Amino acid sequence: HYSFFPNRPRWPRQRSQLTYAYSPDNPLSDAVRGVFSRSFERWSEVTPLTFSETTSYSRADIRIGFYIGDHGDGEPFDGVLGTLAHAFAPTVGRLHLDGDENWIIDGDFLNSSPYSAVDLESVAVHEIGHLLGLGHSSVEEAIMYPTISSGTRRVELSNDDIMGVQELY
Ligand code: TQI
Ligand code: ZN
Ligand code: ZN
Repeated sequence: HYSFFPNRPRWPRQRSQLTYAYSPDNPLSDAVRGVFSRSFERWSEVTPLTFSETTSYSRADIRIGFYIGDHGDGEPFDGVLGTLAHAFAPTVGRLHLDGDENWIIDGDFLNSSPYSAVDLESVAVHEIGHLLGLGHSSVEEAIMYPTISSGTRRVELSNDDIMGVQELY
């Protein structure tokens, strides 16, 4: 079953058209842009929310970036595996990915290493769930289930994810 953050934070009704931008510190490939665009789409299909990319990083509701180790928000990344990414509850809008992971993007190994590789889209869909206010789910098929095996792809929202997000929006 799905869960929420304490006090159930959500994006307010007046902020249903959300913008996102990538950190100017790491220029991103079109492949990564495509991964996020599809991941946002999965959540917008089942909610009144829309997500559009903006070039103004400072004004974006949601800020996405890859970081390595200590990156200044008190939640340092830890190298390969362990923590893969983190996102904060509404309305912080921070989505960070561990730049040390061997990310799989569109089936390609970004660091050309198949070892301990993690599918970026699966993690993106999960972290967007957190950005929208979902906590973890006890349902194994759910995107919001708190573990995923290396190399696994899990990108389709389950009924549990949909019921959770539709209770918020
Ligand atoms: N990162 C954790 C996560 O996003 C960070 C975290 C732990 C967290 N507890 C939380 C975030 C409570 C919000 C609320 O779950 S992670 C997975 C999964 C991680 C794990 O790196 O462990 C995914 C990131 F579910 F597959 F294990 C993405 Cl998809
Ligand atoms: Zn961070
Ligand atoms: Zn999580």
